[in-house]
Amino acid sequence: MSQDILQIAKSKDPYEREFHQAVGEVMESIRPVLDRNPQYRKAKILERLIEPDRVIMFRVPWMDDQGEIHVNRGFRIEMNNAIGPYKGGLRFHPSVNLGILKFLAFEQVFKNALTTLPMGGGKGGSDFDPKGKSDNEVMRFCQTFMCELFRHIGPDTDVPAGDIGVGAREIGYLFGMYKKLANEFTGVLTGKSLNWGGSLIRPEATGYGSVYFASEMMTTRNKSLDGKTCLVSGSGNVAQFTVDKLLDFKAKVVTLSDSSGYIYDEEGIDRKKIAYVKKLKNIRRGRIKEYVQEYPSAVYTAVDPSLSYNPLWNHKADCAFPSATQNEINEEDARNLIKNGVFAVSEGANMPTVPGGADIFRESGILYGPGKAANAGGVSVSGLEMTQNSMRISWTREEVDQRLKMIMHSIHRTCLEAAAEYGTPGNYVNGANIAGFVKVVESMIDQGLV
Ligand code: NDP
Ligand code: 2IT
Repeated sequence: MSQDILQIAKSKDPYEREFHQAVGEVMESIRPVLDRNPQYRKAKILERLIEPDRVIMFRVPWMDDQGEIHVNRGFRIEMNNAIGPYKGGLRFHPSVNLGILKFLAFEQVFKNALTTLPMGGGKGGSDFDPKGKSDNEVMRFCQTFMCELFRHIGPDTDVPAGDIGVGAREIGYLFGMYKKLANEFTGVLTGKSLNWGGSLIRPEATGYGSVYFASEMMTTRNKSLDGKTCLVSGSGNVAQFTVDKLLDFKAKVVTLSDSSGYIYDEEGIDRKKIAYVKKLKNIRRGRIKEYVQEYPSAVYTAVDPSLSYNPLWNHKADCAFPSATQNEINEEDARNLIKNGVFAVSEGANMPTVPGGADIFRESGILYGPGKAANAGGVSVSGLEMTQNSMRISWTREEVDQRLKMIMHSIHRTCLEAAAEYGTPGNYVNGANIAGFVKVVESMIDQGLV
């Protein structure tokens, strides 16, 4: 039955490969839940879950600094609002299409349900590439993007945030245009800067949360991150703060990457080096290969498309924190990680592991925290930003961090409880999917056929 749903998704939208992948994984996990709860089938809950509440797709024309006109495509997928307003990031990347955003929106529904906060799921973005664009070009793009998006969002309707290619700069330009068009100052976006309604710890939250989740997983085996060697991919928001928190836990980080290649620093990326990476990536908007000019003891390896594996995942290590993008760990990478001694994987990125890779992790018995649990810290602090905005107060750094820790602890416990209840103890993938699913579908059923 749950596999039939995947067939429906495939036949309706045959080209949405990533969406099928995300649906397939959830359907696999929830099979025993459906067997125990025939009312879900009767309510056609799966058919309803895979169909977004609404898909908004629009033209975004903008002018570059030379006066040339470009036309990009904008999207917002309002997937499910059974437990709260639609909530989820915006991604600006040339690879963005409907299938990728539907996968992200689908994942977000279950992730947000795990956070303990009242948030539905959505995702949006554009195939616009911010790389190499001037601040003015990015501003003009964001303004035109918001000219259409603003009529679909609102603090109690749909609250976007950042994702790949959308950080504090973009959120600022988007917010400025929203405020002008709607003539109101509300918490319609999260990830705002501190001076105008942002929350402390929001920039750090996804990376910090992913490390808190890894630490929780390790505690179940009486282990800690202290002294462990860690592989981190990406060098953007999630990767940077993953490194910061790993340093707090006295772990050693030896890799970072971007879409052109990766660096391996055998001596470890310390506070000074990660501060350099933040300047390089967030201010100069440079490439990670420049790291080796500053720190010649590190080695840079460019992406080699002829390789069947990613060499970043082929170093001796204890833990891995994939924090770049989807499907960055294939089956061979998963085998390499295990061969090299990795016993804990915490997914900062969304769906970074292909299904066969995830199977390899589970069969090997390592600690494997899937994205929708491990990276939920980001959207959780977005939820806390919404709370602070509606109360018109701001919490201290310590207060937000404490709440983030509590939320990650609760997500970890919820995953383990749901996994055990359905006969797969220690399987965080099943636990996350089942717990998120049950909360959302029970809410949908309570609210009738809408
Ligand atoms: P950023 O844009 O800040 O950084 C993305 C990083 O990943 C960059 O180093 C980028 O390299 C690299 N990357 C992007 N696309 C690819 C690709 N196709 N191949 C190889 N490398 C790539 O984004 P975030 O750090 O915010 O997001 C990283 C991941 O974390 C994404 O999967 C996102 O969905 C997920 N996530 C983010 C949250 C957040 O709060 N920001 C919350 C939860 C999950 P380059 O500079 O070359 O593009
Ligand atoms: O994938 C994600 O959870 C995010 N990009 C963050 C979403 C949010 O609304 O903070």
